Amino acid sequence: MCVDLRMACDGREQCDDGSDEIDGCNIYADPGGEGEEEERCPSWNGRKHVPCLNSTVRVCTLEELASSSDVAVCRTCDSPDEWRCNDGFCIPSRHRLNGLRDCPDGSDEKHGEEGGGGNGGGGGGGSGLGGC
Ligand SMILES: [Ca+2]
Repeated sequence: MCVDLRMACDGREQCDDGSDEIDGCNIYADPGGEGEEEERCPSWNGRKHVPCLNSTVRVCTLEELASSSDVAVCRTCDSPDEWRCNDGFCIPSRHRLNGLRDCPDGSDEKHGEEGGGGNGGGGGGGSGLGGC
């Protein structure tokens, strides 16, 4: 069966077999080609997501936002009332730190990763952040 591309990787299964929400959901080739699996970003809503550049925290975001030097920009979603999870998924901002995991990766309930900014720069590395 066919589903709308925007429904691919939107967190809900439309396909009978759930194949629109396959694990990882990375339906685009990585720019680098041979990135580790954990460095890939899910293609939420069928849109290509890449890791936010210049961010000490690994945040997947849309390509046009990724080159920002401000991780807050990478957190931007289509709706101003939404917040982008580390894996690129957008949730209502009010769901952040509400005690419930709304991000597929649970990153909305992680404290102190972002702080009030200040420790920008650096970047690089970033691998080994896996786990929960
Ligand atoms: Ca939450």
